[in-house]
Amino acid sequence: QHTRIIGVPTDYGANRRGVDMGPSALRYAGLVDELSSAGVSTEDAGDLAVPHHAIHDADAGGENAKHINEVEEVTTALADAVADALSDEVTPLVLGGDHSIAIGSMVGSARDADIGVVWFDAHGDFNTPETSPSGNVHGMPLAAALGIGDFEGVEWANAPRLKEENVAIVGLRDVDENETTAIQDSDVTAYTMSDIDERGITEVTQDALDVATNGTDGVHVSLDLDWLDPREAPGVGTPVRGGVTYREAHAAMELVAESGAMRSLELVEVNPILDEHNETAAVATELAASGFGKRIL
Ligand code: DIR
Ligand code: MN
Ligand code: MN
Ligand code: MN
Repeated sequence: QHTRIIGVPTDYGANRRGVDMGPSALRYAGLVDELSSAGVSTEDAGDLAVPHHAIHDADAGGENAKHINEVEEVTTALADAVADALSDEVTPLVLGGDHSIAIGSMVGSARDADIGVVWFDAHGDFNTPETSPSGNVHGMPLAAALGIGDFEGVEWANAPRLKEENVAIVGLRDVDENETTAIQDSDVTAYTMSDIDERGITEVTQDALDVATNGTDGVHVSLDLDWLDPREAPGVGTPVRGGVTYREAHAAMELVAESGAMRSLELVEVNPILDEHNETAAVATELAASGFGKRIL
């Protein structure tokens, strides 16, 4: 197996400074060594250029989708990078950055294929500029990539779409009011933490993979580190308690590997400024290795 690391040091989709340091934190945590222990060879394409801002107006109010122009610029560049990797027959491993980058990953991955998506997250990321209480695009990427909501004029609006029926969200425990309705009205499949409590992580993840592989050419796996419990992954901007454990997360990623269907992976929302000794980045690298097939024996 061969993977190409694509760093996307952006925080334009989130309100927390520091998540733009995610790619560095993940590399520093030993991502390349961890992957090689999984038998995966890596090439590091470095970081995409992200528009510079001298003074971070994190609280820029008034807009329904903050920094949408910068998000669009990053999305376009990342979509190209992901599509290039896939046409070179290497698996893109995208390092965020906040979760708004997923728009670019999905648009790029869907360019020449029918893809499914498995979305590991505490949040639905199904807001639109109209419903978002925060205006942060990292709460909107699934809606954006599915063509839901008023993202008028953005370049990705005309890109080939993935199908709602092939999208599965796993681990929900913090969903905004209007977002709940939007998820329920859509054809995406959503599993909450209660589903995991009742049925166990392996059964739920297997179902999610079935949804994402049904009639598709492969699956984009999007791993928001706030999917895990904050005790195990504290370095994230929007922690929500009651998340999956380290063991459950590994079990899920091992099933991803076993499916043989993962065509692209992204690790997002790692924020070393909010972390404890880069623990969250370390956990993320280990989970990536499991997703690429690392086994103990
Ligand atoms: C919240 C937070 N639902 C929002 N979303 C996050 O701003 O739309 N997604 N953190 O991962
Ligand atoms: Mn800014
Ligand atoms: Mn997210
Ligand atoms: Mn989240």
